[in-house]
Amino acid sequence: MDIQQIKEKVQQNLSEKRYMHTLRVSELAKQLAEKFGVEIAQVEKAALIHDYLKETPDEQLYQYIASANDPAQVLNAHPILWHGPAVAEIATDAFGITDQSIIEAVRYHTTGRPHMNAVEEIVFIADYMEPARSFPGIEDVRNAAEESIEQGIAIALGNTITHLVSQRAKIHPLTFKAYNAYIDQIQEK
Ligand code: DGI
Ligand code: FE
Ligand code: FE
Repeated sequence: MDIQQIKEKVQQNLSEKRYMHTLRVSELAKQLAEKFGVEIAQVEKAALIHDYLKETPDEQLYQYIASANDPAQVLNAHPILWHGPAVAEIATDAFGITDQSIIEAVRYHTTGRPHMNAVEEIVFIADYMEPARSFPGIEDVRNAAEESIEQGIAIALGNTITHLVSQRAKIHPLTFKAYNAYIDQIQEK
């Protein structure tokens, strides 16, 4: 599918509000890709489909993930974390996408993971800091990401962990692992 066809399919599956978020993530992701020399077409496709199943019932997401190689890891996590892995499972059938960088960027867009590739990093940070987001501490993330996406990601993951702790919510192991890896990475520099 080309970009226009992807947009139309995503729009049909999402509320106006969620689709507008998707377009803002895509615009910011494209700007970051340009700035940091990452392939724009990959980043744009990943951004456009990242929340394609965000409003899909958990039972349906469960079905999509159950057909994956190692479903238990995802299914044991909180259902709020299912939409990325579920889109990763159906991306080839639904959108004709076979590029692994795109698929992994979608899969890990909520938790992050250690050593994300450039497409994953851009989608992760664009989703966190698109212009309509207003998390506590988001300006620190935006300022840091001007210089270094890695630094922005480390701060964003820290903010998310702090937020989850304040809600007495469980934290996914990948979120922790990603945080530790990005802290190491920025301190090595
Ligand atoms: O889908 P979006 O709203 O655009 O953003 P997202 O996919 O990053 O989802 C954000 C939600 O995911 C937010 O409610 C916090 C939650 N979240 C992120 N990391 C974790 C998490 N929830 C749990 N339980 N554990 C995590 O590690
Ligand atoms: Fe999401
Ligand atoms: Fe999103």
